[in-house]
This record gives sequence, C-alpha cells and structure tokens, in this order.
Amino acid sequence: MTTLQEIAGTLERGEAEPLAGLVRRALDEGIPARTILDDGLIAGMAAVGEKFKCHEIFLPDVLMAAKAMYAGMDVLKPLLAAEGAPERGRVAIGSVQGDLHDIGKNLVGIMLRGAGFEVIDLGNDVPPERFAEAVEKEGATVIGMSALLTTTMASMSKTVSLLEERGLRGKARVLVGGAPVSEEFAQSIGADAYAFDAASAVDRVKLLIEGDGA
Ligand code: B12
Repeated sequence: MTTLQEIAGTLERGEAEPLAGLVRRALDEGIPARTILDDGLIAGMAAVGEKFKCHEIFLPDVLMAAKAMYAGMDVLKPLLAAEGAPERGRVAIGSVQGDLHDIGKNLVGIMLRGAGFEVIDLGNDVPPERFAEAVEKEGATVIGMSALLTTTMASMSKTVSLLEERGLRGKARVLVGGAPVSEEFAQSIGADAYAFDAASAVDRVKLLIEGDGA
C-alpha cells in the first residue's frame, strides 16, 4: 500500500494523530503537498461521503473523519499557503446560512491566502446580511460562498439578491462553490463565477479582481 492510500484509509477511520504522522511521512518521501491533499486527504473524504450515503457509516464517523482531515490539513497548511505575493485583494468567504460544512471553504481560504489575497473568514452558517456587511463595512471586493447541502444552496441566491438590493453588486463580485453547486446553478442565480475546487477558486478570483476590469 502506498503512503497516499494509507492516508486515505486512516482518514476514513478518523484517526487524527496517526494521520498527521503519515502526512509528515509523505512529505519526507518527497510527495508534493498538493498531491497529498488531492490523492490522500480529499480522496479519503470522498470515500467517507460514499459510505455515509450508503449507510455503511454514520454521522459520528463522518465527524471523526472531519477531525482527522483537519489534523492532516494543519500539517500541509504552511506548504499550501507558501509565500504569496503582497496583498492583491480582499475576499470574504463563508459557508452559507444553515450549512455547517467548512472543510472545503477553509481549503479555499488557505489557497487564496497562499496566492496573496487577504481573506476574511466569516465562518459557517453565514446569513446573507453578514456577507453584505463584509462588503459595506470591511471592503470585501469578492464574496466567496460555499454550500454542501442542496437545501442551503437557496441561501446563495438570497445573498445575491440582497447584494443587489443594497446596490453592492458593483462593489463586489460573487464566487460560489461546493459539491452540489455547478456552473449552471451559478449562472441561474446571477453569480459572477463558479469554481469546482480550491485551486480553480484562486484562478477565478484572480480573473474577477484583476482580469476583466472588475
Ligand atoms: C464531512 C461531512 C460532514 C461533517 C462536516 C464537518 C465540517 N467541519 O465541515 C458533518 C458530520 C458535520 C456533516 C453534517 C451533515 N451532513 Co455532511 N458531509 C460531509 C462529507 C462526508 C464530506 C464534505 C467534505 O468536507 N469534503 C471534502 C472537501 C475538501 O470537499 P468540498 O467541501 O466539496 O470542497 C471542495 C469543493 O466543493 C470546492 N468548494 C467548497 N466550498 C467552496 C467555496 C467556494 C467559494 C469555491 C469557489 C469552491 C468551494 O473546493 C473544495 C476544495 O477542493 C460530505 C460528502 C461529500 N461527498 O461531499 C457529506 C454531505 C455533504 N453531508 C450530507 C448531509 C446530509 C449532512 C447532514 C444533513 C447529516 C445529518 N443527517 O445531520 C449534516 C448537515 C449539517 C449542516 N447543517 O451543515 C450530504 C448532503 C446531501 C445533499 N445533497 O444535500 C453529503 C453529500 C453526504 C451524502 N452523500 O449524503 N457532514
């Protein structure tokens, strides 16, 4: 079994400390941090999602896996966020109202910081008003919303409407993401961009802030 497979398996079993050790070992073996993230941690979490869907494992198991995921991410964080350029723009990110999933949102934050953007992390269960406030009071020029539940995707649309109502669409661009979110959905609610994962989120933010006259 390769170290990456061991990482995925250990994450599935929710073993936080051994997982952190394995991630360090993988780094010692010269495996790049991004590969460890994608083919170890995220691969393990995808398997957890499948097993949860099929009722092979239950919520406490998923929670343990999430804790292990964070233990692994902590080891990788300084490497993923390696030396960015000086600040390039201010992005407010959050998991939308009703949504407590924050692993993906936090990864997006880590990557954006690494690319030199200032990130305001609004946390999870973030109501539309809080996103609007981040533009009005904290000068965010990009809003990044994350949703992992089909039921909370509606809050993205509510936030876009609120930003419109308050005349803030000219001040901040809206980026959306999360497993159930798609390009089509993003367009249907009037978001400015969608990104599939944290790495492409960085590309999209670059375009939104620098690329198209935003
Ligand atoms: C871990 C997990 C949990 C943990 C969350 C812990 C935490 N701190 O986040 C806990 C145990 C709390 C949990 C709870 C629940 N969960 Co849950 N959970 C998951 C699981 C297994 C993994 C999610 C994850 O972290 N993936 C790893 C990260 C890295 O991936 P990601 O989040 O998709 O993020 C990437 C991209 O989507 C993107 N991205 C994410 N956000 C953003 C934002 C922007 C701006 C951009 C550009 C990109 C972007 O970039 C990220 C990195 O590449 C998923 C299964 C799955 N396959 O997604 C179910 C899943 C999301 N959960 C599900 C459910 C049903 C629930 C509960 C309702 C269960 C219950 N009965 O209580 C509750 C709801 C709690 C709530 N109100 O939010 C369902 C959702 C079904 C649906 N379609 O709505 C899923 C799909 C499981 C399933 N297959 O049934 N869950």
